[in-house]
Amino acid sequence: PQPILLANYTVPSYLVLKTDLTFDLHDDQTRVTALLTLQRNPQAVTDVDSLVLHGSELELESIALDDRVLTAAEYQVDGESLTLTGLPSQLTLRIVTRIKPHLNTSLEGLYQSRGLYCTQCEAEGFRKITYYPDRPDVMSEFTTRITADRQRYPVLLSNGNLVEQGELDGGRHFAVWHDPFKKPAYLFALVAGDLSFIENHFVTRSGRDVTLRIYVEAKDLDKCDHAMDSLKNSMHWDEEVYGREYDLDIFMIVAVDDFNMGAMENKGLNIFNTSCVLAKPETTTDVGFQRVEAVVAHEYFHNWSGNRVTCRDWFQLSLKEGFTVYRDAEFSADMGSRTVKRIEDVALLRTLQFAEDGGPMAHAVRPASYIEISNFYTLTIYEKGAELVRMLATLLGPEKFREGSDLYFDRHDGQAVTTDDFVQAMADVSGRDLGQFKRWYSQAGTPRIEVSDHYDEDALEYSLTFRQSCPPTPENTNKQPFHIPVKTGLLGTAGDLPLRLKDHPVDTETSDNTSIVLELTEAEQTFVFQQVHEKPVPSVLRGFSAPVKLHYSWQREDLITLMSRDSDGFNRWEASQQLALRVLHDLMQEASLATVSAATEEAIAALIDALQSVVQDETLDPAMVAYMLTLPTEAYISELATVIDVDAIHQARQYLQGRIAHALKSAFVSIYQRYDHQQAYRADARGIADRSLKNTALHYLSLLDDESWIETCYEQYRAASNMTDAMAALTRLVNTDNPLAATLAENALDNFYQRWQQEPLVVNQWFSVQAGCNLPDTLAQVKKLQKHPAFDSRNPNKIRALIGVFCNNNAVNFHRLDEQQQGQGYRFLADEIIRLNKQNPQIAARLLTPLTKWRKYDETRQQLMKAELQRILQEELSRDVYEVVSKSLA
Ligand code: BAL
Ligand code: ZN
Repeated sequence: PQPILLANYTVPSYLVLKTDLTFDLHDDQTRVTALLTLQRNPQAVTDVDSLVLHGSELELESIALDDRVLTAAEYQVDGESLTLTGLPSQLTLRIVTRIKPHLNTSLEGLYQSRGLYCTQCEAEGFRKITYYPDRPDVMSEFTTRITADRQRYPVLLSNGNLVEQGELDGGRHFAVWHDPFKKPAYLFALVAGDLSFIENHFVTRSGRDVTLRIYVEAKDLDKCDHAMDSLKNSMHWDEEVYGREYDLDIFMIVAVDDFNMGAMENKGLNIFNTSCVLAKPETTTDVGFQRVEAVVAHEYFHNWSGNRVTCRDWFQLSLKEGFTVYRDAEFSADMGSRTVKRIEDVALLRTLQFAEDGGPMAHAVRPASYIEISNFYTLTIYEKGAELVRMLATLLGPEKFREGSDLYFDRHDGQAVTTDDFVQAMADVSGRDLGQFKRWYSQAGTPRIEVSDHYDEDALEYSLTFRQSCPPTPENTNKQPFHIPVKTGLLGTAGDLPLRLKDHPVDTETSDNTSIVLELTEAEQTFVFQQVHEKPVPSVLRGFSAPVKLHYSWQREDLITLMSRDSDGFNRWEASQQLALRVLHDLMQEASLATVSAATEEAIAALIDALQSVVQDETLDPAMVAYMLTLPTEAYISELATVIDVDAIHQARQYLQGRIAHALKSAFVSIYQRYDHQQAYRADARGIADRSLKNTALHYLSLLDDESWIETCYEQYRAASNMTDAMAALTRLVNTDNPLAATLAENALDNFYQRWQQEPLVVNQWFSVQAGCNLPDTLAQVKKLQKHPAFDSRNPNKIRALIGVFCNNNAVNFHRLDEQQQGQGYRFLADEIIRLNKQNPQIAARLLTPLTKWRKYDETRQQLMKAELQRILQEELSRDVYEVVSKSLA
């Protein structure tokens, strides 16, 4: 397969003014009639008279031009397109195709999920429905008529407003939907099935009464309230914070079980993976509740950042995704704790997105080429893209940023535009030159910043010097300096020092007296602070103001100072992580953990002292305490490593957790006992924070060589009134290497399945907790679970829960090198990918990620992983899998 290049973009030759679709749904096939009203694009560069319609896996019944049926000689058709030439400047096309949704396992286009018809068209699924210019810069007004059996498919939905419905002969009925807003085909949606719904209303600030509906299977009606509350909060927030109102009379969400993504923002008819919409305390963890809130908001916010203003081409994907992730992150920060949300987002970015930047699939936020666009729904496009928008907000300050977003929406409403257009709007309102900033969109890789400092006690001057660089990535070896906002404060003995910067006027829009946004634009730059009366501890990159790797040789005491006194909550947490990372690295250097060196002992003692202070700090949010007590994850330590020593990382982390558990035992006991175990569940910031701290304490206590805490875990599991507490306890039982724990884990797992077997999302958690088990023999257990009646090898959620968790979140088992299991994890994954390559290429390609990182392991593992990639390459591969495997081996 050939790559598609941004440089080759040309405007469409024809525009589609109107798209009238008729879907006749029948058991053996669906007949799709598309009536397209077309007009030559006045902006087409040359006077073209040809039109390429995309189409894949379609059976063409007929095509008529201005009511004249064409013969096969009058068009060219292949497996991917249908081309017409010699066309007039205005025309209609009537295209009749037949498709087979019941055989569609790729979950792109129109398919069936548990008997329900649904669609997924982004990015290029619409071409599996009918022949069409399936590209985001072709925007059209859609009318959709659906006919189906009335009894089995009583609910018929599409985008926009319902304009007509009625009965037909033969027990069938129909519905007609009209969407007045022009949209690209990727935002088209259709649903037909036997669904129930909950309904609510939202009155927009201009007085539009919007009907809100969440459609689910009847058994799930009791799990929709949280999503409905989240939707109403999102609608209100977008009016308040961005001045954006909803624009149709109805907004619908439909939950489906089989879905490749989390959810999809189709105009007026969002389709959601059940995992991102259903929630109730008994079945859903706190993380699940937060995810529902964030995804509902994300999809709703797309109505403006994505639908009203969309992407010109798929290279611009981050235009809508980066901006919308930024918007949903700010929404979640406003709904809960801002600092905690930032910590969670940065942890994800630094662990997974930085790893992507350092791997073979590294790409810019606006890539220059791709083979399969589905492979570019990545952490780089989403999370790093959001960081770029955050940096613009930091550089402009809140008021100018809001002006910029207003200008962007006003200027481009109804258009398909580029990331350059977004940045231009920000430049126009602020008068700033953002030319250099745009390098963030075109240059891949994580910049590295080395910081050094100097205190001149005679001149009372303190200088900070920054040196930036960026490692090479596959498509770009020679990086130009980035424009990087580094939010900085200086900590003195009594707290933040006032900041007076030499030769730089302070921008009051973006800086205050205690934090300043330093703007790096050159490879090396020095900033001098004046009237600094004591040697400060620098607090650099506050709030993680840029997606970079920052290096500064803080003394251990400096980190302890930052941890206890920094006014920036994010940097307090960051200092705790840095301190712990140093100890973990010391431990990884030890020949044996049975006796560690005096220097390492001293480092452990200092860390434990600092954590003791954190536990005793009553001013801290309990969620912050929990995060500061939690050691950096194995995945993050691996990302930082040059060569990943899987076993040393695991052992060092386990060992240090054990030491902390012993040293802070009485604090953990007190946290656990002080918690009111009878309190009613609330999914708000306080409730989540309290449970998080209590379960962190239980985690540590379960590491003590004291079976009473194993029994406590079992008791918590049995008594839990919510899934957060049940899963926290069950996870400890499953991962504890002790005969009592093993027996109790088995009882609890049996009980769990018996209780929840009718709830697919809960069963997924049951698969995950077992797949994530760090004890040996987990691979055998995972293979056994694949044969369990509750496992469905076609359902993406099940695949992610079992296979995804084992291969991504269970490094010690996935990478086992012992004689019996050497390379078996890799072989297992490769077999699954080969199977999924045909069935569902998107999921297959996504599952490949752990194998793509082979270069970061020791020689033995490298060989084994590479051999599996080569074995996959021997197969007849989908574009999706081919792209990832071939780039990984290049
Ligand atoms: N647009 C695909 C799903 C999402 O990002 O909302
Ligand atoms: Zn999105």
